[in-house]
Amino acid sequence: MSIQWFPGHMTSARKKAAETMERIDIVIEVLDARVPAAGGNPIIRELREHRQRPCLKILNKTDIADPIATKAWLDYFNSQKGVHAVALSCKKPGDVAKVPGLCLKLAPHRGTTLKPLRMMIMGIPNVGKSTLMNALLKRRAAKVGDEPAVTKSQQSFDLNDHMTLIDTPGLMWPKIEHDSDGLMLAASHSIGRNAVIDEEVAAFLGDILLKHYPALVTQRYGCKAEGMDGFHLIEAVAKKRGYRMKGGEFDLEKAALTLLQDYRDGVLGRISLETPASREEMLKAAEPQQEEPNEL
Ligand SMILES: Nc1nc2c(ncn2[C@@H]2O[C@H](COP(=O)(O)OP(=O)(O)OP(=O)(O)O)[C@@H](O)[C@H]2O)c(=O)[nH]1
Ligand SMILES: [Mg+2]
Repeated sequence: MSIQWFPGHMTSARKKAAETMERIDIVIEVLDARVPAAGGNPIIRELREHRQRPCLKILNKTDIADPIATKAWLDYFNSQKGVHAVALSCKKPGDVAKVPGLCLKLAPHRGTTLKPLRMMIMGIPNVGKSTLMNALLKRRAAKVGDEPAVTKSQQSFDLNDHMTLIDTPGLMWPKIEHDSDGLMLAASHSIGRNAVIDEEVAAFLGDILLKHYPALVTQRYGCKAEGMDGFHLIEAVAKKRGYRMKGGEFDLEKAALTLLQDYRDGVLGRISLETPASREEMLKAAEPQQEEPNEL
């Protein structure tokens, strides 16, 4: 299933981001640590590389991501030029307190009253950009919520007399190349429900959970992971919770939503949907197959 989601307000958000990029010093790119490559927006990379802005990549939501995967992603991103990556949770004030210092290190010529450090927070929807901004400002300046596209326009604030901050709307890109990326982003609620079928997304998520986190599945839903696929898992959730429709059949749609919500809330345990190794494998499999030369 190919998922595409580029709602109208994002065309103007992209234009506005390009304009703002001219007059900021550093980009803080917030990523969901559970899907940091699938959620790496090529538009954001192009915009910042065009203006040669350094980037602090924040792998956010590490409180609910798999720590081993997060460590591997940190090494992966920190090997990129002009990028510094850090793993944290924007819900933890102690973690967020490190951010201004890290930004200053990336633009040491700024950060005075005359030349304030100007930071723009960017990322795809629902990764925690506004949560980060509120935590930095230590007040509820922007609305946050567990759904994509909560922020619809840029908002700028003074953090102190030598630093300014801009929160931006979550930005997608017009064509998601790999179906699995679209599904991971839908599972993580970075893509609106109007663009997806919840059962398909939940079945995809279920396959990953069964393959990589079978013990967590058993612990939460009391079913064995062996021999199951994502659709079986949705059925097992419906059975366990007693979700039935009027005619008595299992309510698979409701069970799919439960599975998705459990992953989104982190109640299944600390889970990541991709690692640098799984990504490489996926990209390799997606390459066009080279024809074997004919034997003479
Ligand atoms: N578990 C966990 N949840 C987080 C963290 N940071 C943010 N969230 C949650 O993620 C959801 C989205 O947060 P927002 O700050 O609204 O995300 P955003 O990137 O501004 O989203 P848009 O404005 O829609 O683009 C909210 O439910 C937050 O509570 C974190 O570090 N850990
Ligand atoms: Mg927001």
